[in-house]
Amino acid sequence: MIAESLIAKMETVKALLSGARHVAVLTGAGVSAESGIPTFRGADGMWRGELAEDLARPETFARNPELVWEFYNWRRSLVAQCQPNPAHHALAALEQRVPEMEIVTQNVDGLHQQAGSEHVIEMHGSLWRLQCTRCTHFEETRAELPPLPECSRCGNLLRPGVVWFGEQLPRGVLSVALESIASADILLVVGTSSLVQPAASFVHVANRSGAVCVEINLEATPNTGFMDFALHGKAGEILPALVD
Ligand code: BJW
Ligand code: ZN
Repeated sequence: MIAESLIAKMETVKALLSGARHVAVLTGAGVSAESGIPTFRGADGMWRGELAEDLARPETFARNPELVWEFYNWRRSLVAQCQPNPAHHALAALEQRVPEMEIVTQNVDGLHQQAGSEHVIEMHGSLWRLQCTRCTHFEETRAELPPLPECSRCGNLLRPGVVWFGEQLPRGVLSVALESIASADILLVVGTSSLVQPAASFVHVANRSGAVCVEINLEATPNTGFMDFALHGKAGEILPALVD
């Protein structure tokens, strides 16, 4: 159920979207929550008593690769059974209607692409990518993995092809993301706590270039004050209504 005060704001955003030339969308874990994938910092962001964000660290992998691989293998099998939800589908439909649109996602689940979105920039890598800890080998696979998968080229340990805290984003990804945000006339920020850099700063880039900024989230975030519109509710309800 969408509250009436929200409906008026949504009508304005809907009108803005229908006249937009270039839409940029920044998404976070909240966009996939309604697909059954736990967020990082929500009540379900724990795995076997460990915080998900503590497992997503190079130090944890160096200390205990078995534990980190177990966490990622669990997530790979969970996500493999999940489907895109109405929020992913609404964004894929929006892409067909506006002249230019990119989704810059912090998610590693691939659900935007699965919903049919074509211009997706994966800031934090992918659950389906593996990379060697020693050589330059990397591969994409959705197959079930052994507890400690090995590189087919050099035999050393593989790691998940994702970006952990303190690590650089994949080459070229930040510049492509910034180009999208800086040239958009509307920025939608969906389902992210806006706590993790560099994504948390993208709203400032959009503010500087004069884009209309819209937050879609269950609750306020540290970036809510930088938004032109804050639409608080479920992404899976708000986005389909905006794109309807
Ligand atoms: C709903 C909903 C529904 C729920 N509908 N909404 C400057 C200052 C200080 C520190 C730094 C800085 N620059 C860089 C750093 C260090 C660090 C950082 O940001 N630290 C902060 C914690 C302070 N950043 C980095 O290290 C980044 N690298 C980098 O910047 O390199 C250069 C550099 C390095 C070192 C120093 C300086 C420069 C890399 C960040 C990598 C983040 N990696 C992870 C793991 C990815 C792999 C994996 O998935 O396993 O990325 S951590 C985790 O957080 C994951 C997420 O993508 C990311 C963001 O989380 P997200 O998506 O926002 O999820 P949640 O759970 O936090 O929020 C969910 C939201 O959804 C909530 O708001 C809910 O309300 C909402 N929601 N259901 C709508 N149905
Ligand atoms: Zn190797």
